[in-house]
Amino acid sequence: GQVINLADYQPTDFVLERVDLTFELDPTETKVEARLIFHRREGVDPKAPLVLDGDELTLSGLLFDQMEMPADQYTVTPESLTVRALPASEPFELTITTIINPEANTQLMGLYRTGGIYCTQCEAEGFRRITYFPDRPDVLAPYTVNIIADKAANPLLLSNGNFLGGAGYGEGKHFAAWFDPHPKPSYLFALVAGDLGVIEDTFTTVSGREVALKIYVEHGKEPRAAYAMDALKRSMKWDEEVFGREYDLDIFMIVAVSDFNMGAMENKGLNVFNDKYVLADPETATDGDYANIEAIIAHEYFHNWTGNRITCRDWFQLCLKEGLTVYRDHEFSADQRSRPVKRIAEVRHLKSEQFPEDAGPLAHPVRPTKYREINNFYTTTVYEKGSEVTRMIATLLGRDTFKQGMDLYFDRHDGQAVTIEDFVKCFEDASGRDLTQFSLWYHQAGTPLVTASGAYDAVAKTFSLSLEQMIPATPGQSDKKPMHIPLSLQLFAEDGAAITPTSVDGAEYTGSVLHLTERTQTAVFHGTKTRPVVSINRSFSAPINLHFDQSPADLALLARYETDHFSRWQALTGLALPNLLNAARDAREGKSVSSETTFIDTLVAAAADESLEPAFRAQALALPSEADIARELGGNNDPDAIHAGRQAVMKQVADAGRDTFLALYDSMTTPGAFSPDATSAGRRALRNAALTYLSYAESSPARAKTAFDAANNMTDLLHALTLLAHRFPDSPEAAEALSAFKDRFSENALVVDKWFSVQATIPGADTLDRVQKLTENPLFKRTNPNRVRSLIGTFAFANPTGFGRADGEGYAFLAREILDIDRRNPQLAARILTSMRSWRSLEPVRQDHARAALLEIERTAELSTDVRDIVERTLK
Ligand code: DPP
Ligand code: ZN
Repeated sequence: GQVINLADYQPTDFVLERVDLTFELDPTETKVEARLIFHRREGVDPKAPLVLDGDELTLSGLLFDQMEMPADQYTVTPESLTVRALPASEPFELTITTIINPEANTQLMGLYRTGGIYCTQCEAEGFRRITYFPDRPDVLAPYTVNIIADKAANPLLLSNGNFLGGAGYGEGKHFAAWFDPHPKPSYLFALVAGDLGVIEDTFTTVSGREVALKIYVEHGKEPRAAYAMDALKRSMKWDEEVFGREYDLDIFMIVAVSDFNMGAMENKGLNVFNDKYVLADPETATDGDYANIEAIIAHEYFHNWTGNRITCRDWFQLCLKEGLTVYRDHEFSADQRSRPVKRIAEVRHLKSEQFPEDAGPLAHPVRPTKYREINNFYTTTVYEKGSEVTRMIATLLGRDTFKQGMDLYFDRHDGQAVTIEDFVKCFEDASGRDLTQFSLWYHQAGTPLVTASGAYDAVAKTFSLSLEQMIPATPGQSDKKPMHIPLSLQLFAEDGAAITPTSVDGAEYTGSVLHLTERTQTAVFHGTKTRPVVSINRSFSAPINLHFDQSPADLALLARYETDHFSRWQALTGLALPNLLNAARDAREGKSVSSETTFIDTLVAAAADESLEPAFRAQALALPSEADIARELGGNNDPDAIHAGRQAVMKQVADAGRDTFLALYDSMTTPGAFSPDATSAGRRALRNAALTYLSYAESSPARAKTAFDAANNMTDLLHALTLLAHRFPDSPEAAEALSAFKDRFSENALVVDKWFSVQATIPGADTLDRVQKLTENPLFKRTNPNRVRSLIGTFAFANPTGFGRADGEGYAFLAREILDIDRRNPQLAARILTSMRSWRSLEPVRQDHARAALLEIERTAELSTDVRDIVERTLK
């Protein structure tokens, strides 16, 4: 794995005109014949050879225009095929035959087997594990695919595009042919074959074309795909209405598989999904699962335009499709559900996953300039921060101009492989605005820190807001330029009424957005008759850290009167955080913890406020996590103290709000048949939040046990189980519930994953022993990525006191597991290893243990490029 640099980008020497693939499927010896028509690009040296990519391939035949290629005209290794003496300008055909072993493919990249079916994953560089090919996203061609397979075992033969036909083929075999007319890069190729059940529906597009919709799942699981189908139809409609995008083939298929490295994959016309993001029913899926299914079905469908019709020139441009498509799926979910509640969830996720990445050794720009292993750049920075950057463009330009920019992008670049610069240019052209400084968001890593302070002049009736921005140093980037930070901002009077200033100096302020563009800037708001309370970064208009010393009284006012409910939540978080930070410090020094009353009173009042939607109140009650507190503390962290401090604050809120929580627990029921809609989910979330606080107020597992026994859906059942296991791990109630849960669901892999995760996140040092024992449980399947993530990944990512126990044994355990996983599935190993990204913010003893575990991995000779890249960057 050598370093690839953006600056070295060159177009290919040869243009690929078309691709014809024939697969003769066999579990261990699949024959792949690739007929590729190329011509030399104009102006290219007529002697330049054609170099194709491979990965662990064996060549078994090579024809040039149907004639055997002389051996002295090509060189082949498992990683490349170089062909010389090719025509100067006229097109020619290469026929490449390879034999591959799907059964032995444990990396789950290329063609592999899962649950008895054949399936592919080609993004980013999996196609080169199928045949020698110019395996890069700027090589686009139409594909014909012929699949030949044993008919009994593989009644279903699927690939991209439209179905051409099929027939019997010799003894016991059959074949099917597919043609995808839309030129596509190889990473969007897919093939699925096997025996699966299906649910079918249709969608009529805005121009009246009928599209066949099919979702394939294991036999017997068909009813559990109904929600995914509903989400798909809503996504198709929404993309027509909001982005003017219509579907472009006769058929759209989704296949759910149980062994999958990612969440899902947007292959043209044939999405392949981790079954976790397709299958749901009330008995086995939580409200969170339903929301994820809706979001990911939408995300992959939306890729059809943002990713497939317009794709990336090279992998440095990954955010071109991912950031934009995440933005689109966020907007979709916001329209389908509650916009402020969705925004709160997004920001929680951004802060807990992307901010630590951006603050640690793995920080990289949204549009990186170099990589060793592209698989390691499917990060929250590319996805989530990439989405935030798109959102800021929409904020800067306003809704209508943003739409014009998007329309221009679709018109101008349909069928092309383009760059971030091409994307941004569309918005510059649509708006007439210069986005040069704004584009630094793509190029400078690190979360900007904005420090604000306000001063009111009662005589002049002006309010001055001084702002300063600082972009922290990140690997390879020590000096940063000031960025263009759009801050949505509103002033409020003491009675909660909005104040509209007569004029603003010192900074552009349009459409209630203040543009911070200098390192320091003071905005002066004129005509403010009383001292205003200012709400900054409303709706989280910019992905920044904000330091703004607002009094508890001002925050309480915003928590009560802000018209933007996201900002109410932000104010409540602003009230909670100092208490949680103090609690962690006090707990560390063995002092007793006490929270201030404005915080507790405001929080309990919000919980009881019937004018607020239940889902919002549930979000308000979910205090910042231990990881959030660690991040705010910044360094020298002791996870045990953070945990103890937060527990003490929870107890104080619970005691103060006990009556409110009792009333909510009794009233927030959802009578009637289960419905996964957002309103019902919000009621369940609020009732369960109340149950959590009651478990602190009552210090007894009794109520949670009753809830566990009474639950008639997975949301309530899993919440009760989690409370029992986490709050009362040694109680007989917890043991009984865990065992009953396992017995009831041991046949359902997705629920078994939850059973592992609940236990992996039990706080405290003893959990390591439990996790180690669970790795020996017959239900623990090391070949299944979901299962590995559910136990080992969850333990490392989401159990600061268990994984981060003081003797370092958690880190040592992870090192052993990573080395083991890496031998089968490097991508999975590398992903789980990123759980070490914040090791330098630990206190010195834990830091030493963490470093030792990382060094243990680093000095292992036979590491994958994936893990080597992560471990070396993490240690740097
Ligand atoms: N399948 C992954 C996603 O949709 C990578 N493209 O984000
Ligand atoms: Zn995506």
